[in-house]
Amino acid sequence: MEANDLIYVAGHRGMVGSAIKRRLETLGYQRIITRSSGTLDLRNPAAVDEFFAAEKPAYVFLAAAKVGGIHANNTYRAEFLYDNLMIAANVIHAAYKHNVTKLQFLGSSCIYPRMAPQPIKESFLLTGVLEQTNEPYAIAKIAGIKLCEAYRDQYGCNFISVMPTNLFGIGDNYHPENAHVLPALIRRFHEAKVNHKPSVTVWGTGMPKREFLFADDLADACVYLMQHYNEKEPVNIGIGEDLTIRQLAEYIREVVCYEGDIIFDDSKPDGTPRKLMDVSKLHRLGWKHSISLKEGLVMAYRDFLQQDQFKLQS
Ligand code: GFB
Repeated sequence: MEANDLIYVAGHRGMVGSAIKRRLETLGYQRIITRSSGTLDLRNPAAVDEFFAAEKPAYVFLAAAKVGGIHANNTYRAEFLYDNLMIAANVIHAAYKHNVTKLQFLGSSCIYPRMAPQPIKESFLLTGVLEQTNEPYAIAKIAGIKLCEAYRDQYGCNFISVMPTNLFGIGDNYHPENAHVLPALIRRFHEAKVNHKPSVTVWGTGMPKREFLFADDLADACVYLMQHYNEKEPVNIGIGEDLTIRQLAEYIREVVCYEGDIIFDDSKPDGTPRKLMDVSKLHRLGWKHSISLKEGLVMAYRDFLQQDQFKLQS
């Protein structure tokens, strides 16, 4: 990928897409093309084909997706399957049809079997049943991986897939119901602090374990792999360590400087008990994360406080 190659970042307004665009700009890539979902609906095959025919990008980061936490995945099951399936199929097919040099498809750690041996290796894909709460999303992401593999097999396309772990960071979604756990808890602890609430309720038992990677670290890995990885098999991207939801809640309580209690609501789902990814392949390829969870939490909370909708509350 050269400095003046035309690079399309699909999903540039989201937390991951904006981080990838930021990283590319920092590294001096001059020609980055983007389209908001309002102007280009990636679920529309004709619109996607027309865009690729007109702009002819050489490199594509496919970071556009309908995403959310356990509640959103479990509530909007049809949308999570249909939207993500259409986005993957349309962009991957158009990339082939319009001779894109290289495409990188972003999946998720939820594609792996619910009870996969830990840490999870890339080869464990499709060896067991999926976690029910996010099966629609996982199926759509697995289809994206298989599309990249099939277009490589049949047409020789250099399409690679990367599997990020749970992410957080700048421009995250803080919706109280639909967000992922980390941003949801940042908001809940902050609001409890400013409203002098005696306790914060955390969903589930607090026992499940999750691995978290800061989105700007992920973006660096994505650019690195676009530059250095050209194989068929997906590559896990994570930090190689996890913690319980309880421990995470305690870290966030500390970062937010909240002094009340933490209560667990086990009427809410726990989801997958654990999904720590094996990142030995990523390390062998020469990349390792550089932002720790605690450093990331401080930056994420600072970003949260910058969000217009919350400024008045702090
Ligand atoms: O990030 P999250 O919603 O999704 O984390 P997953 C869910 C875990 O955090 C469950 C607990 O154990 C929840 O019980 N939790 C505690 C909370 N409090 C909260 C809260 O206020 N909000 C949320 N959301 N969870 C996602 C997939 O799974 O992983 C996505 O659904 C994606 O599709 C993502 O793959 C990487 O980590 O369980």
